[in-house]
Amino acid sequence: MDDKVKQQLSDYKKLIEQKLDEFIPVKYPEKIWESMRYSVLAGGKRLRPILTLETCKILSGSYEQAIPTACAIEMLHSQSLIHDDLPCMDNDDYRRGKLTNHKVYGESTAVLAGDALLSFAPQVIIQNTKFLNNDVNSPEIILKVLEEFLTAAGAEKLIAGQVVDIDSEGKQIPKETLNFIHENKTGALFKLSMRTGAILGGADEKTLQAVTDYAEKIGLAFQIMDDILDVTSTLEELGKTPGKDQAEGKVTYISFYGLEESKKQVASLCKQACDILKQRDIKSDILTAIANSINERVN
Ligand code: GRG
Repeated sequence: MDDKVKQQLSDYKKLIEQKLDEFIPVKYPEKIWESMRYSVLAGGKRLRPILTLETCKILSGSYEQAIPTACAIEMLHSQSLIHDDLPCMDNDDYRRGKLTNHKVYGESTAVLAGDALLSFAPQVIIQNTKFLNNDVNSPEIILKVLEEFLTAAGAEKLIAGQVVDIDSEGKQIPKETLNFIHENKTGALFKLSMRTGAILGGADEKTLQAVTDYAEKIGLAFQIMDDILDVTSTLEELGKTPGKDQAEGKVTYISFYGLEESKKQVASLCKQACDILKQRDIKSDILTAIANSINERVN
């Protein structure tokens, strides 16, 4: 990755962290807001909101109008991690290199912090989105963004993926079921990130489809790499407990295809994502670098 792209990614990350800090206040009762802030501000790669900002920028020349949505998606992502880590789900002690939310605040507050983030996120979109280029269409665009957001967060996508994942533990499932889990647990948020960035940037249907196709490829590549890292990395590298998939009897790409073939599939999906950008004339060094970086991910 060249230095200019590295700098741009680091600038995006800094901006997202500053805005997340601004958007989530501490007010009465402090415990719930602090617990929400604990998980959202705990670090992380901020990949999803970066995708939102960059997609909006390449289409409209500006990412300003996408900042609240980008932050809302990071809140939704953090919410899904808080709930995923609960004892009734994956039962994890560490996330993003820190103790999980329920380990610090207790289970009931962790459940409520996730719930609170889920309803606060669309509030952030509605209250903070400022339109620079297309004031006339803004109510309609906000509605489209909210529809995308609520669909991704609900029983058709994220929750569907999680339910099938939990139900599949310890069972031999077909590849179609594994793909369903990946598409909905992980792919849905990558698509949401790029589709909302595109909608806010004024994309036409053709461009919306192009970014959706790119997001699908990198979403799957990202999840397969996540499965690979679960086998090959340490707690320090990952910031969460490794080896959980096998311990919980989860079927993964590794158990279907083996480590080497899974790595090849990641490389192929990342290349397909870059090809989509070229074929559909989407010029973004950042999106190209993100696709390539998934193949080289270490955490
Ligand atoms: C939306 C109401 C509602 C519930 C959510 C718990 C749940 C239902 C879904 C679980 C989704 C989940 C945990 C998917 C895993 C996706 C994944 C690969 C997470 C790790 O993402 P990274 O590596 O994390 O980008 P960082 O910490 O860098 O942000």
